[in-house]
Amino acid sequence: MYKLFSHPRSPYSMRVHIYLRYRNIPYETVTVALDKLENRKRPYLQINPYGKVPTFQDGDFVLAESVAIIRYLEEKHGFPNPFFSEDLQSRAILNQDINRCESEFCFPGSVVYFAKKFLPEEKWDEKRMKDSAKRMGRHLDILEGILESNDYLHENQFGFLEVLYAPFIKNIPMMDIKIPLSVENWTKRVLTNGCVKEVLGE
Ligand SMILES: N[C@@H](CCC(=O)N[C@@H](CS)C(=O)NCC(=O)O)C(=O)O
Repeated sequence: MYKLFSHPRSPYSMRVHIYLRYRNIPYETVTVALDKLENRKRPYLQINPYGKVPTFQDGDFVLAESVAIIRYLEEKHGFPNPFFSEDLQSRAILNQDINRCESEFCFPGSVVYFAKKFLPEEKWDEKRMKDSAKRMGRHLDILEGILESNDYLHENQFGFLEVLYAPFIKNIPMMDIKIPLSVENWTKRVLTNGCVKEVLGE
């Protein structure tokens, strides 16, 4: 049985939970108590020296990084409706968009989220937060260009990108950015997907 080391409030872990449910893959969840710094101690550091969740275990094979885990399972299982198509350029575009999701949305989002959630206002780095919000706003404007004529981001089907964005888009309202209309409608579609709702609990 696969094992997923995760934490219930970790958005990167949620991605893998959503994916495993979406693909109906049975697995066992091992909760890593981040609040007790279990992730920073042995034995967890032996399976993930970076002390992060999620980490995935398939027998003796151990893999971290949410995107790598999902990609591994897609390749291993060879589903009839794979996230990565046979077409080289379509796969390349999906890889490009995965990288942009991480660098242009999730990373700047974490700057704002972390400050607002865990730091007193006097400790906020306002300029960094503003720059991060601006970067996310520009990213959403670019997504708007796709979503004006598509329901989903890649090949117009719920897929890898929706799984990656899902746990993060619910935080958009706290980012102080304007959400373009088609992006807003897309977030509603993603957040009402059955597997997403099961994991995010809304
Ligand atoms: N790039 C990693 C990010 C993983 C990550 O940052 N996990 C956070 C929880 S959401 C974590 O483990 N933080 C604990 C720590 O850094 O001490 C992925 O996609 O899996």
